[in-house]
Amino acid sequence: EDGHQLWLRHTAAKQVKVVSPRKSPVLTIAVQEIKNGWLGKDGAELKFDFVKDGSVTDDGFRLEGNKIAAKTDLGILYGSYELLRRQYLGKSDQNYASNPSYSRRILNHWDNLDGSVERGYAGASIFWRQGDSSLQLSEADIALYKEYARANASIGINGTVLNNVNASAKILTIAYLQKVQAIATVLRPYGLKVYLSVNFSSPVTVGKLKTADPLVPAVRHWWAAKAKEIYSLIPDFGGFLVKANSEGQPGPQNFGRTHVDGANMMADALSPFGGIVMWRAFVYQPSNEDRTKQAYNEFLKFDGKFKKNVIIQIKNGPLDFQPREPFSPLFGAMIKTPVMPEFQITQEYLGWSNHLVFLSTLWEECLQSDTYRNGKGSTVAACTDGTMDKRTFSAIAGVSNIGLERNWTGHIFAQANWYAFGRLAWDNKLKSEDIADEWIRQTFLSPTEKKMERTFVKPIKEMMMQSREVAVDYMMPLGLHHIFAEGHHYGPAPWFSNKAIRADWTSVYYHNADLLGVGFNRSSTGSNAVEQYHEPLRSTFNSLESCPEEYLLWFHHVPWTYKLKNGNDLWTALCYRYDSGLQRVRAFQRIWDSTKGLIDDERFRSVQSKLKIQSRDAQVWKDACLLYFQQFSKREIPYDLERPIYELDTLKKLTKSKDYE
Ligand code: BDP
Repeated sequence: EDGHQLWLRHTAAKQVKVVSPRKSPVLTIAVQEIKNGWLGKDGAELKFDFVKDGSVTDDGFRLEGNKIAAKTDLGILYGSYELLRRQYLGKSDQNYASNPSYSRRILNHWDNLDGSVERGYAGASIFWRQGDSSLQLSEADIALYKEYARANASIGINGTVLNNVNASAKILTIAYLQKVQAIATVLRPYGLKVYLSVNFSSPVTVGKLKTADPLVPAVRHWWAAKAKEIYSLIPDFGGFLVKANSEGQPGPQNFGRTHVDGANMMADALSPFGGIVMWRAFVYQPSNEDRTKQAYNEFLKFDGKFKKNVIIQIKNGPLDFQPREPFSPLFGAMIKTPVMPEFQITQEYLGWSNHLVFLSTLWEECLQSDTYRNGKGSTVAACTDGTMDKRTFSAIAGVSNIGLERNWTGHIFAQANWYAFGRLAWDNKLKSEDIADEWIRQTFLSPTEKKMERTFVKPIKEMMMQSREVAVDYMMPLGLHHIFAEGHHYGPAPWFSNKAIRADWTSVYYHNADLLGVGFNRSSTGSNAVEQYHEPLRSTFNSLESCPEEYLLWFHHVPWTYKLKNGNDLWTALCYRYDSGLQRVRAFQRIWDSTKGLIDDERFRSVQSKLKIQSRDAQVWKDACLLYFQQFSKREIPYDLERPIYELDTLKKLTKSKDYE
C-alpha cells in the first residue's frame, strides 16, 4: 500500500445496469466508474437522464433515486463520482443536487520544461523531463495521465495549467505544443482542459520579432497567429496564465505599457476561440511602498478596463501564501473586473511535504472572510464565484503539490490538500470538517466502515482540523509573517537581513523587532495598508484594541508589554503560542501512534516518520524564534514552559545548510 490510489478505492462492487440515452467518451468513463464502484442494491438499474430545467447549471447534477440527471455529459460524470462517494460514505439520502461554485476549477503546475518543479516537494514533473524522448508520450505517461485526470475529475477539477508561471517561451514552439496536444487528448474525456503559462517576451524569443510591445501590430498578429495555431491542435484549449512584470518576468511595463494593454492583447488573440486570460495580480516593485499594498495599487486603477475574457488571479493574501494572512483587499475592490482566488496547495511556506498541515481550513477562512464590498456578507467567495455580479465565467486556481513520487504528493496527508482544493472549488461553502471526514474514510477505511469511528476517524479528523493553527503557532503566531530562511522558505530565520538584496525579501523587514516591540505597522500611523479594506474592517484592523489577535503583528508594531485579551503580555503570549505549537505536534505523534494496526503498515510508517521530522522542525522553530526575539524583549521564557534545547548560533547555521532543506 503505497498511497498511489489516493481516495479512489472503490472495489468489490455489486452488479448494476447502467442505461444511458447516448454515448460519448465522457459517458463511457461514467459507466465504467459506476460499474467498478457500485455499492448500492445488487442488480439495480441506474439511468443517466439529460435535463433542460434550470435547477442544474453548467456541469451540475441531481441524484434522484436510480437516476443521475444533468445537462451535460460532464455533469453526469461528476454526478457519478458523487453518487459513488455517497455510497462509499454510507450516505443514504435519496435526493441530492449540486452545482459548481466556479465554472473553471484549475490546477496550476509550477512545472519547468526540464522536469523540475518550482516549490515542488513530491518529485519531478509528471509532464516534462529532459532527454531525447521527452516530447513523446510513453505508455507509462499515458497511464499516469489517465490516473491524474481521473483523480481530478472525481473531485470536480476541470482545468490544468501544465507549466510554471515563470514560463519558458519554448512552450509555444511547435514541438512542445504537439506534446501539449497529446496530453490534452488523454485528459479530455475526464473533462480536464489544458491551459498554458506564457512568457510575455515570446514574440521576441520564439517569434524572432524585435519587440514584444503589446501595442505594436506585428506583436498582436504574432499572438493572434499563435492562438490560432494552438486551437488548430487543441480545439478546446482553455487559455493563458500570465505572470508579467513580477519577480523579473517580462511584461508590458518593459515597453512603457500597462497590465491592461498586455492582458487585452492576449485576450483579443484568444477570444475568437473562446479562450481566457488569467492575469496574475502578484506584482511588487523594490520601492519604499509596503509590499502588501502594491498589487491593489497597481490593479485597482484598471478596474473595468479589461476585456471580457480576462480574469485577475489573486493570491489569497496580499503577501505570499504565508501560514496566515488576512485576505487580499483586491477581492473586495475590483468590481467591474472578474477576480479569482489563487491558493497554494504545495506547502512552500508550510513545511513542504514534511509537515502535516490540512490547508482546507486556511482556504475556508479566506473564502468566508467578509470584504464588506456591498455591506455585510460580501465574502471573498461571493466576490469571486459570481454571486455578487453576473459573470460569464468564474474561476479558482490551486498551485499543485503533485509530482512523480509514487504517492503523488510526498506526504500521504498532503493528498488531502489536493482533495480539499477540488471539493472547495466545486462547492465553496463546504466545511473543512466534512471534507476531512470524507477524505479520511475514502483514503483509509473500507466502504461504510463504522468500527473505526472512535479509534481512527475522530482523532485523525481532530488532528487535521487543528493542524494549520498548530503550524501557525510553531512558525508565525499572532500575525508574524515571512520570517523564513532565505530562498528555500523551509525553516526559520527571523535574523535574516541583507543590505545587498531588496528589503522585502528579508525577515527583519517584516517583523521589525526592537527593544520596544515587534510587528509591522500597517495602521494609519504606519504604511496604512488598512486603508485598502472597506469599513468596518478598516477601523477594526486599524486599532490595536479591536484588531483580531491572529493579525496583531501583521497590522501593528506592538510593545512587548502590551496586554492581550487573556491577560498575558505580548512576550509571554508569544512564548506560549510557540510552545503550544510544538506540544501539539508531539500530541499528533501520540495520536498517530495510537492508530497502529488499524491501517496498513506502509502508510502508517510513512506518516509516522514524517511526524518525527515535523516534531523536530517545530522545536527548531520555537527555539529559533524565541531565542532570537528574546534578544529584544530581554525577558525570560516563562518557567513553566520547556526550555529551548538549541543554541541560537547552531540554529543560524542549521537553517542555512543543505541537510536541513
Ligand atoms: C512565490 C514563490 C516563487 C513563485 C512566486 C509566484 O516563492 O517561487 O514564482 O511565488 O507565485 O511564492 O509567482
